[in-house]
Amino acid sequence: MAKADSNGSGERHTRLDVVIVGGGLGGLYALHRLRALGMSVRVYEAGSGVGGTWFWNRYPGARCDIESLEYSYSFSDELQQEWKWPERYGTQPQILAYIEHVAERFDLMRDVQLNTRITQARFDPDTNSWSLRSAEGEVITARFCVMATGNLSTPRVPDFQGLERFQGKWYHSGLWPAEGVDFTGLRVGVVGTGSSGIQMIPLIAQQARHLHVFQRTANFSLPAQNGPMQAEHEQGYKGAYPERREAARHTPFGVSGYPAPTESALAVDAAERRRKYEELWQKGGSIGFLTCYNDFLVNEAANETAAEFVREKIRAIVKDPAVARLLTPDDHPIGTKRLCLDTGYYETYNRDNVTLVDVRTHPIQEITERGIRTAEREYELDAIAFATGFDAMTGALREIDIRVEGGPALADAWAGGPQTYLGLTVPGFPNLFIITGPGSPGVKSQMIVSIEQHVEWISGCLDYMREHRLSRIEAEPEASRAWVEHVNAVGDSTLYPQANSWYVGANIPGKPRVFMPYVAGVGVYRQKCAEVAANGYEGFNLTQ
Ligand code: N01
Repeated sequence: MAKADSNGSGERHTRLDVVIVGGGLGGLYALHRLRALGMSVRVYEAGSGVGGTWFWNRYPGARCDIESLEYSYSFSDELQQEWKWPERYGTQPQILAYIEHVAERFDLMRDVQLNTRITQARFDPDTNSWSLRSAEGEVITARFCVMATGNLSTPRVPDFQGLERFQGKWYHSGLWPAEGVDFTGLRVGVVGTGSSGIQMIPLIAQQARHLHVFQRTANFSLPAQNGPMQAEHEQGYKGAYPERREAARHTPFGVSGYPAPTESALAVDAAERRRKYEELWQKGGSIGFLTCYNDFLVNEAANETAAEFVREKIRAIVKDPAVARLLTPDDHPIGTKRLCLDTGYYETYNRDNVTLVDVRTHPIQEITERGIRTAEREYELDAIAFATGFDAMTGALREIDIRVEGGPALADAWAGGPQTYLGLTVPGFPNLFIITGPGSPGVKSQMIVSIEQHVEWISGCLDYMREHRLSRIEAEPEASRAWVEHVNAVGDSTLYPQANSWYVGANIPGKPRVFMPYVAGVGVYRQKCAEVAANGYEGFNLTQ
């Protein structure tokens, strides 16, 4: 049981076995699983509701790019059988409703504390425990700390000069007002054409008097081919859930039906490749493309065949050749930035009320009282939606002052790039676990598959420690060095590092350029984690 008391200063003090930071999909499952070990566990969540990413990203068109029947928890067969997804790809409200249902169904809310932002975490080596502080003045002490703080949870508006002067309203995709925004009749600017921009642009265009899209880098996007859930599809899927879920855990991206490809794109003729790309385009989704050939993400010539196919599609859809040219990506291999999924994105540029502004040639110089000024001219706007991304993967952790008493902050320890062992633990920071951290496949996988695997690994580890009467676990620096080297070597053997993406921190000025995810595939990674555990937690120092 959690124990709470108040010290002389009036500070609320809570003692637990495990403290979890973050009430998204990762934190909630960690709570469920660790509570089942009989431990006292509590989740602290900054938001006024659970859901993490799906709580904050309420922008128009926010929707998952993995099919709902896959993008859901697999730990409870009753849950996966009873829940009904209305569409092929879940919308933000649908996914949030699902997460809230899970929280209620598994009685999680009694151990979730909302509106509590953790700002500090200190490890005391004498007691082998963490002490966390919240912005609201609460102190939480626990032997173990699980950071379920998310990978895309630190929204970032670039440091444009003059934003405070803007007389209209501005928004960020990742901090969207819960009550929504009505753009009807307004002159709107959207800055950014990543996954968030590409999803919101078609919907904002339907409302706005005029929409200006400020694009720095043209991006590849594929049609989602979304639609209502087909009863037959759902039944077939649910009937095969045990096999599908197990299969997903051993695929490259954690999605069933998409095993590791064996054929090279260059081993088949152009007509056959075309047929395949066309079939995938019509079917919808991005995982089919990413796993269509075994050299799609490692060989430039192979990659170029798919890139050119998509470029041709853009040229066919967009009527104005100059606009089509601007929308055609030519500076990174397809799939090396997150491959976007859309509904009517390129078609939107055929509307009379939509203008594409090239801010690569003429960068944004400042925000004025009336709008956005680029190197070319001023654009008058009533509202600006920033879809400019996040301080990804490390941002949320760097924002918390995490350190061992008297030691360096995690943010400083990671000044040259994140150092983890398995993306789960950090050398020099005992009894601290990260869910889907840098150096794990997290963001390059179906997140929930990775979340479940991490949580189950952590829960197995804590059970093992209890059984062996151990109170401290810490990654060995050498094991971490070898892991980081391996993660980098795998990344460098692919085309991923060529793109200026958030995977390499390129969107944050001053962030070290390191390719952070582990891209050998979730199957390979899972096996590695299981081996480490089976070998008595190889690479860790465990002490009493
Ligand atoms: O952010 P992004 P996002 N001036 O970083 C531009 C997940 N997600 O929120 O490419 C002008 O991808 C920037 O330009 P550039 C998914 O994993 C998933 O869209 O850096 N422009 C880019 O166009 C995704 O990858 C879903 O040149 C500036 C954009 O802003 C991740 O979240 C939906 C600029 C940022 O794109 C992040 O996606 C949504 C500047 N100063 C998100 N600074 C689905 O499941 C930045 N940009 C479908």
